[in-house]
Amino acid sequence: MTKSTSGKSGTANKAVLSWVDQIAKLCKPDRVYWCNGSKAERKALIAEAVASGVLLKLNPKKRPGCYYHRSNPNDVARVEQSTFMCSESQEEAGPTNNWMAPKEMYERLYGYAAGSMRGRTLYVVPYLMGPPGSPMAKVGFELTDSIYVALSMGAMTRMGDVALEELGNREDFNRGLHCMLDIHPERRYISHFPKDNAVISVGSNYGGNVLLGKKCLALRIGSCLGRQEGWMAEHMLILGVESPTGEKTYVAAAFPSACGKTNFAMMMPPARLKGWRVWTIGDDIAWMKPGPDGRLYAINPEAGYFGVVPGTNSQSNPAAVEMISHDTIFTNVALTPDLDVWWEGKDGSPPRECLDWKGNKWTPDSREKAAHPNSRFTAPMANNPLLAPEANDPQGVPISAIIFGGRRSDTMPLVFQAFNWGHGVYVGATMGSEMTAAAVGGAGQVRRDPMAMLPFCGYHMGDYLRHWINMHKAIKHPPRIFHVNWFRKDQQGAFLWPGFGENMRVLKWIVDRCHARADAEESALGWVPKPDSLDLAGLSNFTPARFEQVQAIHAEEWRREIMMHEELFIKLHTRLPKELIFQRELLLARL
Ligand code: OXD
Ligand code: MN
Repeated sequence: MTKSTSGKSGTANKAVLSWVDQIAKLCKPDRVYWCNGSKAERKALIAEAVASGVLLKLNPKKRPGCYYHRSNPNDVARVEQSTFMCSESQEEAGPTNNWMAPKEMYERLYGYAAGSMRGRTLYVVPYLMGPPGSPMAKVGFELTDSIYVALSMGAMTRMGDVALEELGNREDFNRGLHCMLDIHPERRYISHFPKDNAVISVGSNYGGNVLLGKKCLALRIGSCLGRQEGWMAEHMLILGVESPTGEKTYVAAAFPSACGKTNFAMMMPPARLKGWRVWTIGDDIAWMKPGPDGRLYAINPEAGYFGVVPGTNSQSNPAAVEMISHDTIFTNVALTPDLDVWWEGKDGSPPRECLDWKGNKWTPDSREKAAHPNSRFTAPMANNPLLAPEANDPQGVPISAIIFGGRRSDTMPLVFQAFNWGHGVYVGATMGSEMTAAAVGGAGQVRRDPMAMLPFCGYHMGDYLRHWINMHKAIKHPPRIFHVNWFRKDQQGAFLWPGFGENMRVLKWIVDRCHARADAEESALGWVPKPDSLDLAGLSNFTPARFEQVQAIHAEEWRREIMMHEELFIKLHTRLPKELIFQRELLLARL
């Protein structure tokens, strides 16, 4: 294989070449540019993006290598109502996905795509999801007319020749097409074709809708492939906990969008927990497969972080503050007069004046937020000072614990452990969370979000839960399963638990449970820490009464909660595994 240079193809793979040719003939770009992933190329593409006004160079003294981008104000979050799973039948996609027949959707979207790149460049972006040489890694191509997408894919994935080399002459690559069109919500579709391992996204330029390796391939198509091939594609961070003796324990955790996965994956433990450290492997997605030793191994398919900016500060995530101080693209934050960025919840006081995310003048008296609540940073994982070297291990890491968690002001205690895998699947399946700004609409309402996968499961959610139950048979040493809630409030509306770095205390109990060295007692929900088995030393104001409050199980709240489990089960009833109904009966009996 020849290396690609100056935008020419670097592959002899006939399937790739003929598909790119077919799409170019359809979209009619003025120029086709093949990305090779080199540093020189990135520099040149950034210069082009700056020259055309897509990016603005930030103050190199304050934020070296950083750039600023504003999206169209109508295009700032994932749009679940425009996201479709075009499986062969509607039943396969299930009641939690929008569906259209593949033929009809192809016709509609090829209609929009036809001639849509006239006067523009089509960037061919080959990318690898997973470490090179990993048996779990997959190759995708994104053909896009957005230079912002090409640059973002360069940070979020292993992009360019590395992917062509991994693919060789194989044909099992994901075919992704992205056309910006005129960024009109009525012509916005994020469509997945599981049978063809293909994705077409039109009418948006917002990351979650258009960085096709992420939600589209790694989760929606990935979940379909995982079911067929015997592995799991999950909306989970992966972290390694190092104990004072140097022992490393790996944990995966599923929280819905914008509920603190990135903060948890990059946690700095409080000084009181001397010698305990957290290392990041991934902050959003885990691909997990049983290994030859009977444990469940996980890789992070991504190579960068597309994280929510507001609220990032030296208390919530000190490592992220350092990570985004250089070589980062900021989207929809506020811009200060000295060409730095600002957001709500940043360290220090607000600027006296700046431009808000829409480019309008903003002062601290303004009623609107300066940064959009879903404004984002795009940073390569190499920037992360807590990056675990294992993030590049082709074999992945063995997972000892899986944690589920949502954003709940009431009902859910700080932490409990499921009795076993089957019970843990029930706990994950019935997860609820208050909605956030990561998706359009509904912010604040509690919705059921099984395994935090509601917007990302590419097939019938009942079959997905069955896949979880079946996986138990393939994993000789299954991870222990836990549920956490950092967001429980007291009657005055104040958070009961301090959160952030103090979450290490809960994580330590979880790790110690995995190694059979922490006490627990049985409750109706599962195993819970005894008051003295959670290390609370040095946590000022956290009295035993507060511990009781944060762990309380109130019967009337649970009656309501179980009714809401029932609503989800009714929706999934045709394919709901009966094991989950039994689990519900057991929970009722215990309560
Ligand atoms: C994300 C999301 O951006 O879940 O990761 O929306
Ligand atoms: Mn996510």
